[in-house]
Amino acid sequence: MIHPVSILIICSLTQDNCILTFNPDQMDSDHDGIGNKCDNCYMIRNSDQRDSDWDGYGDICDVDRDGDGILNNDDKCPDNYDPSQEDMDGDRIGDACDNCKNVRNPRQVIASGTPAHSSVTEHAQ
Ligand SMILES: [Ca+2]
Ligand SMILES: [Ca+2]
Ligand SMILES: [Ca+2]
Ligand SMILES: [Ca+2]
Repeated sequence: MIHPVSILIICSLTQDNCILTFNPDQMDSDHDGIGNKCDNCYMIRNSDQRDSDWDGYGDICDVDRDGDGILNNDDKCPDNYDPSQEDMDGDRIGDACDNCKNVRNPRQVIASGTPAHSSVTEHAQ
C-alpha cells in the first residue's frame, strides 16, 4: 500500500513549476507555467524558455540575443553572433545574415525579383 504522504509528494512534484529550484510559493508572474525562480524571463510569457546565447536571459527579454556584445537595436544581425558588424554593401544588414552581401537589399529581397523571404520585389539602390 502506498503511504498517503508519498502520493502527496508525487502530486506536488508533477505540478511543481520549478522542478530543480526550491520555490514553495510557486510564484509565476507572467503565467507561462514556469515559476519565477527558474523562469529566464519572468515578466514576459515565454513557455519555450528559448535562450539562443545561453546567458540565462530568454530571447524575448534579452537585450543582446546573440551575445556578441551589440545590443539588438544596434545589431545588424541580432540573431547571428557577429561582433565585427561588417556590412560590405552598406544596407544595414550585416554580412553574417545578408542574403546578398554585394547588393544593397535592406528588405532582403533578391534584386532579380526572386523573393528571398517575401513576395515583394526590391530594386538595388
Ligand atoms: Ca513564468
Ligand atoms: Ca540570452
Ligand atoms: Ca547582439
Ligand atoms: Ca549588407
